[in-house]
Amino acid sequence: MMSIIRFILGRIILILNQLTLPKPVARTAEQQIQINQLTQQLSLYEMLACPYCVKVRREFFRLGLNITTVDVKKNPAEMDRLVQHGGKFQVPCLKIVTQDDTIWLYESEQIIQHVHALLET
Ligand SMILES: N[C@@H](CCC(=O)N[C@@H](CS)C(=O)NCC(=O)O)C(=O)O
Repeated sequence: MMSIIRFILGRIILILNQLTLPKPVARTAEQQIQINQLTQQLSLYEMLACPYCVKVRREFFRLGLNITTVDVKKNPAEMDRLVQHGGKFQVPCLKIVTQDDTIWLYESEQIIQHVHALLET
């Protein structure tokens, strides 16, 4: 019963999200290429109808960020990777690959703050 309610709520969230998508920021093609380079080491581990993931995806959309998403529900191997390397099963989680390290950043607000900080560099 709970899973049915969760499924219906998830669909409602997805529909509302589609109906109220924010307007993406305008950029030149050159600016977008630069932004894509800044974000190419990022991937968002998520689930389609998770409200916190929707919140993060909306902000990425508004900021015009082309960040790879990994739906852990559809991809059990990636779910295992998230738990093993990130430390727990929780989405959204931003995987940040740096030259020396890979960081697994949990919490929707922190993920949003991270990409804002990245855009200011
Ligand atoms: N405070 C977290 C909450 C994230 C959260 O609760 N995500 C749920 C999915 S919507 C989750 O991963 N729960 C872990 C589980 O189901 O075991 C955030 O803002 O990102």
